Amino acid sequence: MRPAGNGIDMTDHRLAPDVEETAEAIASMEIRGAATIAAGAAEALGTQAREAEADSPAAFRASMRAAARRLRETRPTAVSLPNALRYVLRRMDGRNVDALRESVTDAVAEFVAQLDRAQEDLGRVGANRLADGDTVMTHCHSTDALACIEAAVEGGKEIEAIVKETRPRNQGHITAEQLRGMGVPVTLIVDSAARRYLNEADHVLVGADSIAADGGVINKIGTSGLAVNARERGVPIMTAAQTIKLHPETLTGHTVEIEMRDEAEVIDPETRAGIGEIAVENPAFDVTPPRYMDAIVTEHGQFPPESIVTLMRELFGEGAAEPWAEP
Ligand code: RI2
Repeated sequence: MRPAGNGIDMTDHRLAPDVEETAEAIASMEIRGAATIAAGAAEALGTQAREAEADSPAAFRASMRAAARRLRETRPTAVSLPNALRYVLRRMDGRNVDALRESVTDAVAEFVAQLDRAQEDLGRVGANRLADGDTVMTHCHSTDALACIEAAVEGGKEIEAIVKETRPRNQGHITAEQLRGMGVPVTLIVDSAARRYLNEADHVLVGADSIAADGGVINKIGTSGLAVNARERGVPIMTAAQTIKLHPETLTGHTVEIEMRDEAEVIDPETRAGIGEIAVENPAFDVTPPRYMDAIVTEHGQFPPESIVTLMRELFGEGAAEPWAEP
């Protein structure tokens, strides 16, 4: 099988246009945030199932695997993406194309509903850690983290927020806007002001793109430095992460690949040329060691990072298959 240069597999199965569009939107971060990426990828598999012109169950399965491979290659770090693809492909079952199609459609609907439920449930757990009158410092934009603040506010607690802008893509602006939508007073700060403003924070609250078996939290670049500063200042830090963020491959010793993004996100080419010959690096994520994280809040309750491996084993067994690979 020979994939075409544009990533579309032309030889044995055509990808639905929506799969290609979703893949491009994930890569360009038009669709971003680990949970949103997972939902987008699952829904694209649903479209592939509806639109696949397969004349046999084998051809249908092959076209679904091809779609999953295209989606998988978009961004490497958020494990919610392969976990979503796994969830759907493992439930693909049936003796004929119609039955297979239906099984995929059902699995996608179930997956998306489960994501929403998990976020609501973890929101309630995270809200229990917040007290009336608390100020929370945030980093990047995480729907799981915001669910905790939303649940606290809905429970009648007054919460204020210090929002880090989160260079280079400024996802903090999205966080600020959504918090304002909940009626939360927001102070926006540049990333380098975080340590100064930790004096005014009662909690640091972040999301996660992946959580490793040793309890390491892989999240937006800058999280680890924030966590070290928070520990030094005695401010508790929690990660809000539904279990779709648990990285099953780390159970068998794999490490999590950190995405390196385009240097132009850090500095525009013209300004860069004006400075002269410089190297620019743009890692999208970093790893916060478990000793700097107080709690991981999931839909199954809160866990000290070091014990997350128990939950991971329960949910994922000893490892992770790649159902999108060619048999
Ligand atoms: P939710 C984001 O990554 C941030 O790192 C955020 O903490 C994480 O995804 C989780 O987001 P990016 O896609 O799933 O902005 O909680 O690079 O929404």
